[in-house]
Amino acid sequence: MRATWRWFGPKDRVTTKDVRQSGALGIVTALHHVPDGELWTLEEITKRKCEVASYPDGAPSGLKWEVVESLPVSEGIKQQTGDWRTHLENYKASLRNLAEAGISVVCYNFMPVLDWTRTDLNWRLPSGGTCMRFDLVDFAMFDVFMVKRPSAREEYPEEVVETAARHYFSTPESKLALLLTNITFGLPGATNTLSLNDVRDLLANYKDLSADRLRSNLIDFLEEVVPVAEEYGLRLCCHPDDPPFPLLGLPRIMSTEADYAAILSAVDSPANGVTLCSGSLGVRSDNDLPGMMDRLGNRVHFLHLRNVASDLGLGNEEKARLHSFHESEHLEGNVDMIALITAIHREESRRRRLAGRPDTEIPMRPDHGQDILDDLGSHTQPGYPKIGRMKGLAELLAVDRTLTQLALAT
Ligand code: DNO
Repeated sequence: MRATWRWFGPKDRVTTKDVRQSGALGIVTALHHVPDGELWTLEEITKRKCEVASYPDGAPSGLKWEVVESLPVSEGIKQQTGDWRTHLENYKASLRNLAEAGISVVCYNFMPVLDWTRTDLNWRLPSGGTCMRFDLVDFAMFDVFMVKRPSAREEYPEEVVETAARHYFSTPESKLALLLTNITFGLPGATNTLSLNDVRDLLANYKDLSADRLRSNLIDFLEEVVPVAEEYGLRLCCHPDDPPFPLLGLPRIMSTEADYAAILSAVDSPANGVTLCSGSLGVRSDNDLPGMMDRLGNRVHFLHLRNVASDLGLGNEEKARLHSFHESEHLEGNVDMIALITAIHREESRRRRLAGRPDTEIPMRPDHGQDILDDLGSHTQPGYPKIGRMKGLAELLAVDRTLTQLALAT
């Protein structure tokens, strides 16, 4: 696998110089300032490429923009409403521009309204470090008592709703406001603070959209964009739902191996691929990550390696779909990372190399990281600290190198 690093552009407090010193070889980024649905012009893409290729002082960084994360799919395209046909044409034109700029891997997601969702962005660990966490009681408190979604109550275990009610009435306003900010961090337009009414409006757009309809909209989208990707030699890769279960009554359709298998076979092209995010998928105990890598591996174009630990307790039985979890260290947690990297090796060194594929090395980024040491208080993008992420990357690369050496020795 090829080590890459997510960089949020010149405003990122982690600089290209830091990235270079982290051990990563390439950059994953996006034109975050372009609103969803609009065209990515060649000019803007080229500007970002130049920013990636330089240090803040203008000296060459030796880095290249290797993966787009994400070229966002607009809410209009997901719902097939409003200006969605224009958005689709813009999407295709953006793909052509990216290809012209020499970038060939493009990640996107098809999560309605919410992208990733956590209730706490700075959960304190026993070590004094912090990480991101999803707490089911806090989420139920938000859904049932703050958003007041009519059918919310029935969607959580009774004891979770009862505890959420007690918490709600004893939680100060300031903490409730922070919960709203944390949960809506992954929402479109989340750079501005969203109100509860904004959330209700966003949810109302999906009132009548079933999971089946959303899936068929995804297939329609792929039938349009995959031929463009094929023609221009691009590899599209869909990111899974995070967390991998429906939230706020919204359908989620990329949460399991079966979800991926359905989409990959509906538009059966190598250009229609997977972003294997072990942290998102690893929340569910029925997602066997090494097995998924073995079975879907030939279509995996991008790897997000991170780990999560399910926090079982109140209403959170081991197999429960909805449950609390936190982002653990990269090698510790639900996912057997050594087994997953072994499966990645099988795909790269056996299957791809033997087939003579040009994309033998799959781009991988250490996904997220705990805030540790000088990360604390450094106000980097939530989940994307400098040191915690670098620790994760070092651990992942050490496993990778060890497995390579072992394979050579046998
Ligand atoms: C969270 C990220 C996601 C991801 C998008 C891809 O940290 O992994 O926001 O970038 O879902 O489209």
